[in-house]
Amino acid sequence: MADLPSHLSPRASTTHVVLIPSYNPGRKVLDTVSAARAQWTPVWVVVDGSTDGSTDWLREMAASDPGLRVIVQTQNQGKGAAVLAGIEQAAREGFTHALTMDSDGQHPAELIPDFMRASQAVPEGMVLGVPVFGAEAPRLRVWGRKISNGWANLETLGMGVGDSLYGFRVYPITPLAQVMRNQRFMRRFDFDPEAAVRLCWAGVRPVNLPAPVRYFTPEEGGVSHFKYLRDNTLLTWMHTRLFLGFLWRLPWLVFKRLS
Ligand SMILES: Nc1nc2c(ncn2[C@@H]2O[C@H](COP(=O)(O)OP(=O)(O)O)[C@@H](O)[C@H]2O)c(=O)[nH]1
Ligand SMILES: [Mg+2]
Repeated sequence: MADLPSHLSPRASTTHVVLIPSYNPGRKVLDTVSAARAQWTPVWVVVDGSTDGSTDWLREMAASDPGLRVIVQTQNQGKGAAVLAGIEQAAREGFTHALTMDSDGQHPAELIPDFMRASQAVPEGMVLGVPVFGAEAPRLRVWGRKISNGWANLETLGMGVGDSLYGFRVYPITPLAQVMRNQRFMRRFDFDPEAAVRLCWAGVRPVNLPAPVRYFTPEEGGVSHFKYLRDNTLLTWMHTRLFLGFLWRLPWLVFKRLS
């Protein structure tokens, strides 16, 4: 850590790791990772078959920063699959919690310490970011989110998922890995909502914290891999299977809510 200015060398956590799944994020990933490193040690980036040169930039960054690790998967497998690879490695090394954030600069790195503190206060819970949108946020995305949130709240019988889609979260690793290993879904953009719902079903309590989200124009380096038709179809299928899961859990969920 001697190479880093003191503000970049916070004490390394042995329980909480920042995990950044990354797929072709462009240069924004460098700002994202620097901002995360300024707030937390350790930070791991899972490069998921990127072809935009970011693997080399990140490896170069990690070469002079022991608090940064770059895990490279050669084939693109999706956001959820990248998070799973990261948490399985983290579990092997004794970490208990992972803060996930996007690699494209949309999430507020300056809130990492607050989110980690909230997780340390309620280690059995999951800390969910609730997006605070700027005026630049695309209306279609904001409305799409309301629909997904409505479904998630129904599927959990109002257990308190403040936002189903926002990826700025702290997860307890053991229940998340368990939920993911039990089925083959949740590997792509269906990861965030399905994780929130299934963890509620597994008894993991949501703790909601507001967190601003930024949308960058392409000129500002903004990149999105969300494809409206492909990913809304994926999300519709996801809510269909979650709704079916909800139906057969309904008696148990009602019992839980009443008690
Ligand atoms: N590992 C991995 N991460 C991805 C993939 N697609 C998206 N991501 C991550 O998920 C985040 C959100 O995706 P993004 O394309 O920005 O979607 P949007 O923010 O909803 O428009 C990105 O910043 C990446 O960190 C993928 O195929 N693999
Ligand atoms: Mg994004």
